[in-house]
Order: sequence, then C-alpha cells, then structure tokens
Amino acid sequence: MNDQLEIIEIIDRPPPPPPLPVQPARAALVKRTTLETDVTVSLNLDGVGTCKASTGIPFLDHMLQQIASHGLIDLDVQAIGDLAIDDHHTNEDVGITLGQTLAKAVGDRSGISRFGHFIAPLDEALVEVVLDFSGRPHLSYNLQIPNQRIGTYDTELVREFFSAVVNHTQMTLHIRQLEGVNSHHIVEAAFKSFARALRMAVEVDPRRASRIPSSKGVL
Ligand SMILES: [Mn+2]
Repeated sequence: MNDQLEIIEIIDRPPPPPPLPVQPARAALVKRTTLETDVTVSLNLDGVGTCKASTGIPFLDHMLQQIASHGLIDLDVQAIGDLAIDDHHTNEDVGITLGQTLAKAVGDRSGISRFGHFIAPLDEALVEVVLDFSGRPHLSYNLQIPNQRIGTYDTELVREFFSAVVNHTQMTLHIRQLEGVNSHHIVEAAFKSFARALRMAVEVDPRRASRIPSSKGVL
C-alpha cells in the first residue's frame, strides 16, 4: 500500500460540458373507439422490434409482426372489432390507428430522413416499397395477389390496410410487385419491404439535426 499518495490539485479545472439535450422519446400511443371497433396502438420508433399484436385477425397479426421486427419498432396493437360481420372494419381501423400513431411519433417530422425505400424478396416474391413522409397522402399499389384468401384473411384488405395507414400518417407510399406467385409470399414481402423503408425514412439524420427536411420548411 502506498500511504503517500500524492494529491494533485487541479486549479484550472475546465468547466463541465453542457448537458446533452434530452431527446424527446419518439414514442406515441393512440386509442381509437368507434361503434365498430376499439383499437389501441402504442409504438416506439427507436425500439428493438418487439411486438404484441392481438387484432383477432391472425394473418394481420403476422403482418404487424413484420412491421415491428423489420422496422425495429416496438409495437403493441390491441383491437376488438366486429369480426362477426367480417374483418373489414377491424383491418381498416388498425391501419387508421397505426397511421395516427406513426404521425404522432414523428411529430413535426424534424430531423428525420423523410424518404425510405427497400426491395424485399420472399422466395420467388419480390416487392419494392418507396415512401415519403411528405405530409400528403398518396398510395400507388399494384400487388397482384392470386388467391382471394390467405388463411381467413381476404387479400382485398391488404390495399385497404395500406390506404388507411397512408391517409392517417400523411405519407406517400408506392408498393410495387416485381415478382411473385404465392399469395402469402407476395403480401409478406410487401410488409417486410414497407417495414424497412419505414425504418429508413424515420431514421434520424444527424446532419439534418432538428431541422424539417423540406425546402418549404414544413411537412
Ligand atoms: Mn409468413
């Protein structure tokens, strides 16, 4: 043991660095209730991809898992809908509420990359997604899904889902099928591609800092 420790007095101690600005959490929760459905969505854009999806529509839950997992979004979707009629209202209202939650989480869209694109394969299926957090809703969609149903899910509802998301996130979304034969593969490739494009678009651009990525100054 050294009992003659030298104590050095630092006289000209530099001032402590200023505290880092607290980044507001890019997380949001929206609860939406109508006479047809009761939907709660919460998400964290800066998550690790955890998902709790319980919509009563098994295939939709499977697709929400893709958004969380490949978008690295922590996502919780709970829906109770009038499934005794069919899946239409619940599917659409999950899309609406997810869109509203995404819009809330990105706030005024400052600091984000804004644009995102990806081309995801799933075996023979190949689907390209290009999106823009433009503040204007637009959907271009050309999926040619051969089967009317995947499990119990009506494949017409895929377009309805993305349309609801687009209208309530206020985003431009192009979904283009390049290849594909199997219905499950085509739809799942679209959701995977959407997830990765979404991740790219909401990623914080450090060179953008907190500025809004638009020459108009508003999105
Ligand atoms: Mn699958």
